[in-house]
Amino acid sequence: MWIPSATLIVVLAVTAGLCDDRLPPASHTMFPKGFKFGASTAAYQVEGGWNADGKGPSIWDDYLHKHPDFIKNRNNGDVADDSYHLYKDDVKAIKEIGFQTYRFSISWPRVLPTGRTNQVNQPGIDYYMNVIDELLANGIEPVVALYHWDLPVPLQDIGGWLNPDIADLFTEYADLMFKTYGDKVKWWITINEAQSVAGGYGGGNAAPALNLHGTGDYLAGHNLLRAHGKAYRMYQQKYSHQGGKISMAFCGAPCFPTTQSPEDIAAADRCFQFSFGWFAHPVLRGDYPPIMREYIDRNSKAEGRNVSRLPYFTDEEIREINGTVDWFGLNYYTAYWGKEGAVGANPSTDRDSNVNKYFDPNWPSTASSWLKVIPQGLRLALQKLRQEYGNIPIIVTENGYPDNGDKDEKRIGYFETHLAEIRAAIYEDGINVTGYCLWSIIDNFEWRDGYTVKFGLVEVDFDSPNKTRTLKKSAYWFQNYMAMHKLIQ
Ligand code: GBH
Repeated sequence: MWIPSATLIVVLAVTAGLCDDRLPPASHTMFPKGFKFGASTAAYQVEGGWNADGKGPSIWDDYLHKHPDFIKNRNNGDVADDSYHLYKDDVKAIKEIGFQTYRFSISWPRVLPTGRTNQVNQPGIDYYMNVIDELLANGIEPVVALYHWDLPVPLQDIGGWLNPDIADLFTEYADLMFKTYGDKVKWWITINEAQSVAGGYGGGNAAPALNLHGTGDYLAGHNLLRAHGKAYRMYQQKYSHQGGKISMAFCGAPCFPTTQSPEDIAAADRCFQFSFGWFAHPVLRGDYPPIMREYIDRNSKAEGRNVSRLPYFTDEEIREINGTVDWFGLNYYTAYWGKEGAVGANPSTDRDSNVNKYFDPNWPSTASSWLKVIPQGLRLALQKLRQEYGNIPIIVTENGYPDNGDKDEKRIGYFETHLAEIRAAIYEDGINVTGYCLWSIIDNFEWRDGYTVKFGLVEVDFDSPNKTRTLKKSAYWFQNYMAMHKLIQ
């Protein structure tokens, strides 16, 4: 009888001690009070139900139905994890592991099949309400992204992100989402990885795969920024009473300078400005990074163009877009060495940046060719963000390790080393990192790699009719990690 109560006393004493502000923070092994852990997914990668209950097609549905060979094993997201029907299983896993937040995205064509607000799909609206209610009932806070790459096809038919009207259309969609879910959702992401979205126009690796490199990507990026700015201002005007906090999820791989020469240091800075800076500078400091403007205008002129490939904002747009994130969402996976050198297609964002980016052969490889393990790059990105944009609260909105389903120990090592870099950034650099959402709670549709590349803490048997979910070693590791490194709030 007395043994459990003695244990309880010890537990309470330890817990009380950890929460005591008079104590030093346990050799910086603990995350600060209030730090939140969570896990992420995206609609097209997990939901399935691609045409269920009135959902309209997205550009990914359309592109993969027309070009099945685009994806390994001719896979697509028609069924995926079937989270459209099995979301309760996902929430159960999130709860069991012990996360405080869940980051997911809304499929625009599931709620608005034509992309426009004159036709609302009620079952789609109900689906996300059910997900949100299930999360809240389990004490998990939703973090909701409005756009994770699945544009309604009718909007692509009028040019998609190349059409300036998209800013108003996105704002109307966002308005409906804030109105519908804003009483319950307090953390919003407008656009996930605007740079990757622009890449779908500038490159050939993502829908709509237009390959308009050096032109379409800048134009899409321009309209993504206009759309984000408009949606943010609309929230401020109509929904500020809801008290939500809005960001974008920014991405990029920072460069370490190859040497400490001024040329290499400048090249590493351009690597940052042409990736993170492209979208973060307009929303945090106003307009594009001056170095982007300078290099792209100069190259455009040299190509005999009278109009720069990087569009200009009006003064009003610069003002409207500046100051439109309340926090900074950071997706970090990998980094490069950088040195001066024009590489890549001509013209292209890569060539414009005049940075030669390359991986160190000593950095561990993963199942994704674009991802080498280099945790110090996360701290570098955080330091650079602080230097450029001040002490804005930062939430890591994605970070994770891909394998082919057999090396879950390496995933554990990836998390452990990256979380250590976050603590170093917090305690040694004084950077305001307030949360961490890993990618991903569950194995899912990994774009061009289909289901062959896995990022999940939870394994899915894609051959079973009910998509059986099983917690991996890394899930139990994470459960224990949070229990040992996180203060009880
Ligand atoms: C994130 O993108 C996405 O937000 C998420 O949906 C995705 O599942 C996750 O990462 C893991 O990939 O094919 O060689 O041209 C990360 C940034 C940008 C990395 C596009 C891969 C294409 C590389 N991604 N990039 S390549």
